[in-house]
Amino acid sequence: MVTVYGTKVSGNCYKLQLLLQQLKLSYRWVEIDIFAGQSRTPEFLAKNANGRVPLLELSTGECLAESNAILCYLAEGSALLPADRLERARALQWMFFEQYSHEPYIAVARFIARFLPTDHPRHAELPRLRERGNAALAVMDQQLQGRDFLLDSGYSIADIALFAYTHDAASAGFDLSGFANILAWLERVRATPDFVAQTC
Ligand SMILES: N[C@@H](CCC(=O)N[C@@H](CS)C(=O)NCC(=O)O)C(=O)O
Repeated sequence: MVTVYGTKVSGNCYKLQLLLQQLKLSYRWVEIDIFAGQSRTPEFLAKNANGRVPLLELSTGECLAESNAILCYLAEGSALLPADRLERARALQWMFFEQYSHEPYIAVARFIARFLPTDHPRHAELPRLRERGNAALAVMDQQLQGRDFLLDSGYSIADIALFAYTHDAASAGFDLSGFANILAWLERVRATPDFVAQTC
């Protein structure tokens, strides 16, 4: 059985919860309190030198970091990672987009808005983060025009990667009401078999 080191408050960790549930794979969850520095202990750094969760540990003791790499590993051979070469690369395209153009703005804005005190100086970053995050949401909304999911071939790990922080964007101060295609897509993802909602 695999072990996931993660925290329930993280969208990057929630990606794994959702995929593991939908693949009906059993796993052990080890909650890591990142606010208490538990991802920076010598023991944890020995498993992931980058000091971040999520982290997947296989029964062999081998470890894999980076949420979207873990999604690819776990989804291998399933319908959620397309076998077709181009469609598979398109799944990666949207997952790289998530990590470069979406998560750094929406997840960071969520972290500041939800977890830092209102008088924290990092609140000054929010206007720029929201501007860049809105640009990413506009790209997603355009892709979802006339499509049920991000890929023409259907629901995939690309949707899981982008759902993780988009579904909670309102808590980061984003107004999704102008993104009708995203709102409809969020409902379609929630309606997929064995969907599990993020609890925090
Ligand atoms: N690109 C990484 C980002 C991982 C990441 O930033 N994890 C955060 C939680 S969402 C973390 O572990 N923060 C604790 C720390 O930096 O000490 C991924 O997708 O897995």
